Amino acid sequence: MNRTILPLVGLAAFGLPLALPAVASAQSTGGDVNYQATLDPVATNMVNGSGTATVTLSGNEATISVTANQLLDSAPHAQHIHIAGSGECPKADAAHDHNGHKAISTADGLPAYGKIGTSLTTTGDTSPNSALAVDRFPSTGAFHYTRTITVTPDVAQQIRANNAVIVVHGIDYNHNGKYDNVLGASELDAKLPQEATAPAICGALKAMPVGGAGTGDGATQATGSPNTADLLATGLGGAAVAALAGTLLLRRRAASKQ
Ligand SMILES: [Cu+2]
Repeated sequence: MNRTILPLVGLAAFGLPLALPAVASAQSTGGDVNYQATLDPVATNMVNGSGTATVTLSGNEATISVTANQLLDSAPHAQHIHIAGSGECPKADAAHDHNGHKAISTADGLPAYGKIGTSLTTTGDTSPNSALAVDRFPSTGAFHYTRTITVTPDVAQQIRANNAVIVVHGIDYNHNGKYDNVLGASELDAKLPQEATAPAICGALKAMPVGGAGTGDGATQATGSPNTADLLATGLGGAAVAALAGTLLLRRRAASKQ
């Protein structure tokens, strides 16, 4: 199970620096909208798995399903809705050298899929603060996950803007049945194998045609623009614990560039 290697604490740091896109969606919706993603193996990461994801969004309430197959068994798989990147999965040219192997780490993929907006945990908190709550993520190689949660306004806005990406993490690059250090240590936490945090399967959520927009009258959703205070409250509340880790990570990365 190797649960000790799973406190992917550093991942949460990515929720902080860009956590407050003060962009309020001006569009309102006439009702539930369905979004779907096909989860394909992340390029270069030696993943054979695949999956699908669906999100039904009503206001800020999201019913999320993720089905995954052929991932590393008996190993935790952190999974998130990533937002505010380019709304796509990283391509092979995003790979870097990791201990002599071309692979895409979680950090390598950030420009494509963006920061963590929602942690798709099985229970409890779903904020970026739970990005690496490995005891609350699926831990089998094939799983079906479903949960109805309230997402933050920025996550809902990004889903509606077709700029949200589902990512399931945890790869077995050298196919030896466990997370090891073939790719070196995770840049998120030197105590963790890169394999434990690297993205495995990924797919951009896209709105599905649902027979036209809602009738428009009798809207029940609160579609007012979230004010800055609300964004600060939701954004910082969940991520506060990650602040220290984020600071350390940024320092480490800054130092490594000198
Ligand atoms: Cu993620």
